[in-house]
Amino acid sequence: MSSEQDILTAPHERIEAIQLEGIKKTVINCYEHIPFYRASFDEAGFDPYAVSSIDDLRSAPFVTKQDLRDAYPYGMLAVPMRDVREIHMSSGTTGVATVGAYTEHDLRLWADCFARGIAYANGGPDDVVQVSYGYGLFTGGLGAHYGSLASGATTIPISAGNTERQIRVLREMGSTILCCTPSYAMHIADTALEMGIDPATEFHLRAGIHGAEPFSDNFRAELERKLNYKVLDVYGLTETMGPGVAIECLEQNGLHLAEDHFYAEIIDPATGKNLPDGEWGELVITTLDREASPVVRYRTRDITRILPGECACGRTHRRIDRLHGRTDDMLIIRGVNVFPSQIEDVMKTVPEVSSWYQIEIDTRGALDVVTLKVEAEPDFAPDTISEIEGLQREIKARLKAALSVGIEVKLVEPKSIPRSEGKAKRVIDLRKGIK
Ligand code: DLL
Repeated sequence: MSSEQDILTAPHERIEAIQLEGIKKTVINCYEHIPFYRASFDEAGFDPYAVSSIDDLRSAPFVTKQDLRDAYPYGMLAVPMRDVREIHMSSGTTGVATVGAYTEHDLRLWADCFARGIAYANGGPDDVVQVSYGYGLFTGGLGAHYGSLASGATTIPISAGNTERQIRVLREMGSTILCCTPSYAMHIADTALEMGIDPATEFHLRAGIHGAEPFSDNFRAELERKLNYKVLDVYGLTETMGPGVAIECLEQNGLHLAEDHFYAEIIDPATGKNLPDGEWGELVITTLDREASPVVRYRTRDITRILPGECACGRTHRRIDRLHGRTDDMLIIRGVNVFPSQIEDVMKTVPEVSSWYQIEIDTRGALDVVTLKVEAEPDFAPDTISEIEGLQREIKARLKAALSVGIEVKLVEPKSIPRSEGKAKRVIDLRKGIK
């Protein structure tokens, strides 16, 4: 058994021993090398030298995205600049970047984590991996690239964009694994169909490793049908490494955390209290062996839960559930919490509409009004206005039944919602002062 295989199936006590060592090292490293942590630990009365169990970490203070932004550009670096080999950044919506830095060791770790995804898809040297995530400061492209190289596969570094060329390469170069956002995979599939190419029979894909944005189970099923492959969900974020923090196996029942490199907690976002396995809350991550950009109790704002029980694949690393979305994406409609992906799931039960949608939030008087704009399928050809209105009413009723919220529904022309090569913009907030 290879040591990689060995660590993925190790008894959980062994993983916990690795985690405790990693936590001890990381809290001391942060305290000794990053002034922010020294100040915040001291203020909270947290002694990094006194950690003797994983649970002791719970008394460490959190670090937030704002803390990382405030430290821009290099305030959170734990190593001298001469040891940093690569820098990535996430721009965020406000334009203030968070920085992720990598030493040689960090790059290897990242490659190994993403390579797990390729191994989970039973991929390796016989595969051709088409990397259609954007290359550059976004971690998608290079993360998948390094992972593909580490797995021994052939790598096609095409990056995102130029969709017709993506399609030619998928058809002619024999790509077996596609790495890109799920919305871009859908755009590739739809464009191929429009070009008269059936991706289910003319592409050679076995698997897609898709992430960087939430997508519903129904969206996944449609991708699998159109592209005739298996979709594995990959999670990650610039602040802790990039893609590869957690990846699904072929069982498709949650994403295995790379527990030998990250320690995950779920907290109640309102109180900051830890929640038991099985309960939904905010994911908090501590890196165990990052050198350049370690984090202690980073609040991701991503909502998920730890799935109790073991996975049928035999790997022992705990799984997180597929992400509903971020705390900041959550819509509160008349007091009910709703994620865009839940709206998507309902919408995808209606055959007359496509996968392309946007949710607009606006105000009418004192009330917020939420409107789902969804594209009709090109072959939906209503003869009368009342047919369109009837369909809108039907979708509205399904949303009400499933989510207990009133959402306006507006059918729009096919191809009127902007396509994205990276993360799709699903929510448009038109309320004054909110961007
Ligand atoms: O999106 C890293 C990545 C690249 C992940 C490629 C997967 C594939 P950021 O741009 O920093 O990094 O954005 C991180 O994207 O906090 C989540 O809100 C969201 N996100 C990432 N993966 C998923 C996923 C990359 N599988 C933010 N499902 C995270 C849902 C995801 N949301």
